[in-house]
Amino acid sequence: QVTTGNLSSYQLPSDFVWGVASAAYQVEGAAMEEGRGPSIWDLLSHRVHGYVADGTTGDITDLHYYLYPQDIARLKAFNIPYFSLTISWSRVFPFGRGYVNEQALAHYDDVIQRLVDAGIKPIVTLFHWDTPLALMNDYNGWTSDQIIADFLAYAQLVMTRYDKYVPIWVTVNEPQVYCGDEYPGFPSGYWPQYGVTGLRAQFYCGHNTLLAHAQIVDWYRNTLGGTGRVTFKNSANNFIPNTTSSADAAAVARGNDFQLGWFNSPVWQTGDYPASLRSTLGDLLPNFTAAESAMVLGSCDFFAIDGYTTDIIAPAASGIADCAANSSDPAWPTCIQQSQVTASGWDVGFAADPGASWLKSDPTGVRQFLNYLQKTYTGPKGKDIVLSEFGFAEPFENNFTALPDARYDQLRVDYFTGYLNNLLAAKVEDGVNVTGAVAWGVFDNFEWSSGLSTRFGLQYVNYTTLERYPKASLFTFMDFFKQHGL
Ligand code: PNW
Repeated sequence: QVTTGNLSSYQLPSDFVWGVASAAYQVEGAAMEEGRGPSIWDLLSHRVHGYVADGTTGDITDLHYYLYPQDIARLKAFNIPYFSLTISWSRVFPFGRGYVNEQALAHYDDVIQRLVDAGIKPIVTLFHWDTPLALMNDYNGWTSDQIIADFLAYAQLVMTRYDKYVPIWVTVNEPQVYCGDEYPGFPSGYWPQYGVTGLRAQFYCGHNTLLAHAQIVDWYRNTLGGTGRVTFKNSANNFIPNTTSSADAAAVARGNDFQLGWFNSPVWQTGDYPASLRSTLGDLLPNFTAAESAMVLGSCDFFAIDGYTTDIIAPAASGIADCAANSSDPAWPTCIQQSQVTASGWDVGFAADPGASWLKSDPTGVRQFLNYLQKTYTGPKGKDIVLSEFGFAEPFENNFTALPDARYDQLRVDYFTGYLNNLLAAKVEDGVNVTGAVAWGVFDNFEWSSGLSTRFGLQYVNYTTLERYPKASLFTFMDFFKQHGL
């Protein structure tokens, strides 16, 4: 079913983007070193009891902030051509704005220089969920439009400094996740002291993110004259209906409006939010001026999708009306959908709370999903898609304290084999213009509210010694590209 031709013979173009990913707070550690200011994640991990399931923090994690020379040397030895990393806003601006920490810039100068010297192209994300804590105190973070100017100033500093080395820029990582309540990137329920609760906060957060992204891209293209490509990274799942009923089809359509249309209808289609969001949310959803619409529309050079999994969708039990009626409900799942794991034989990720139980390994789903995204967003614009994150957290892997067990990560091997083959089939057999695949993650790291015990790495990390060990899946991943001409 996967392929109609001889999959193993298909060649990828030499400019295909492939590599591994990281994010600042998840891998850097050194949280109180060299002038870094606190972000919301220092507060969540240290001060909100029970917030991180296993009680760990990002204080040390992989200590990549100090071990990056050897981490980069290892990527070079593996011949991995792209490394996706985040610059930490609260390192560069410890208070979110104003005072600039030169030590942080000197650090990232060296990171970028070493990558370039190693022949590795950096994909640089400006914001991966670690909002400077001061900006929460100053004006409630992303819920205030004051953040737009501050994020723009930070972006301008970093992009001006590094543009000649960076072919791909990502303004923000997965705004659907950190603004939505689906996953605790920006958990509204934890900020009552700031008055940041409910749907209004989520959709203002999203709105300010879109406006900030669009202003950065406008400045990058027209003032800086940047030569790289810029986008933001989407997070969305392949939604398939539970049954053939029209109610299930409607729930899939509504779910896609919320998870994808929220940010992509403004950017790729109309310059405004989907009609279903407008009718469901009423005045909880902000408006664009005509000038803002024009700036947001077309503000991505390509479509970046963090696509890990498939959800089987049926209508929410309580009904869509409950969402509009109760504006303090989080958008997920009340407003949108119920998703269910059925007895379909999918491998499911590490099931600690919350772990990665949301993650089902559905290889053919990624092919369906790429086709859907091209048809809906990029196809009419003639643009391309990059699978900017995908990966798997093995159940039980954290119990394998003794090497080499943890290095034989068979389910992750199966995941990458299946997903990459289906991506190739989508590209070659279906004609989907997919131009890249970046695996999450470079090594095990701090998995947000799941902490260090949910492991997503292609390299195993011993958190006592901080040594890294390649897992079998790393070789699966690298060998795939070699086999297909890279
Ligand atoms: C991504 N979902 O988040 C993030 O960009 C990474 O920081 C994170 O470590 C990685 O995936 C693994 O979780 C996602 O519920 C969070 O479908 C949730 C979902 C998808 C991606």
